[in-house]
Amino acid sequence: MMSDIQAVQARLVDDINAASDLDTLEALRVAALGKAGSITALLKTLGGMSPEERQAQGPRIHALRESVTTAIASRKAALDAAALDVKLAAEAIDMTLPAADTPRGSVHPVSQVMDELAEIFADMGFAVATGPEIEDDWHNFTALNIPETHPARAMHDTFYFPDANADGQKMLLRTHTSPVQIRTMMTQEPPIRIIAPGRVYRSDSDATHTPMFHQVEGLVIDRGIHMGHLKWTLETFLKAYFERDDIVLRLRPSYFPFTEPSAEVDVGYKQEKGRRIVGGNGDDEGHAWMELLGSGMVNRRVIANCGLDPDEWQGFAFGVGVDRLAMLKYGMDDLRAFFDGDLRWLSHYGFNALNVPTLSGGISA
Ligand code: 2NM
Repeated sequence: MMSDIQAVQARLVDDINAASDLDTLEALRVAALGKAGSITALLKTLGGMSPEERQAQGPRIHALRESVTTAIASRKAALDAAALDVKLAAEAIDMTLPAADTPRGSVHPVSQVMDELAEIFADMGFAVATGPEIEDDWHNFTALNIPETHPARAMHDTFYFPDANADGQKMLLRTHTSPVQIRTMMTQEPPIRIIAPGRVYRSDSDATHTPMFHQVEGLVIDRGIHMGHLKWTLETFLKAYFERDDIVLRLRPSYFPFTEPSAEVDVGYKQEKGRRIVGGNGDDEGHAWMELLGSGMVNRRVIANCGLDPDEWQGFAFGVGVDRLAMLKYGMDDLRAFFDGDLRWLSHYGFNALNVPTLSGGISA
């Protein structure tokens, strides 16, 4: 009996220490300690023994069970630790290495230009203002001195919603970002210096018009503002944006209901000898002119509509297409490609996300 127990113990402990995985170990545990296990069978023999024999064998069998139980627990701990080591080694990430794949995302030219504009105008003390793309008739048209019958409402070819809002207002997709200026004038005390960049919508679609496009409008409201401030601001902006000092401006009288007087702003550039630039028409000094912005002194009726006294507060405003600004600076020729999401176009014209435009570091470097 004594040698039986020693033999069972030696074999079991050897097998347990040799178990190479948790399944094998569990099978050994069941074979020794399970209902039909060998140690369980030995324990059962105690009942049929004489008291003397039981006193002799009992502690040995219990010690056997104890040592096998301990051997299984320590082997299980060793196998668990080894499995964890393998898992950790396989899942280890060296955070000091560069990304495994070449980054493929890029900043869309529209976003890049908007960032450039925000940077340039921030330097002149302008904040960026935003507002809803779904607007009501009053903020998009009426407040801007565009009456119900004015051709501008049809001219814009507006996307209207089928239902009016709770106040009976016609709802629409904003046709310009001017309603942001209206909302700003109604909620902020002058002086005001803001640009309002964002998406605008007009029912128009060809190579140079998309039903959604991007605009940036600017607004300054203060005492004693005149067209000199407007011209300086636009000249400073355009020189910074195109990153050249030989930009000249030409203000042509125009008409907008929301500004009086109004001016269309052309940008002049030297025409190269013998080369006709698209849309350019040379003047006596060899300049070609390109129409770029609309602008003017904010109509005193618009100022009054916003609850301000037009005898105290004056201002200028301007508007320009962001997509057009991007095309001119970065040389794209089809506006529709801006909104196709073609990865080849995006990787060609896109910008590095880590190259944030700054005046000191180069606006588009
Ligand atoms: C333009 C041209 C001229 C303009 C006017 C206003 C407001 F709200 F102050 F009256 N915002 N934007 C404006 C003026 C926009 O875009 C071609």
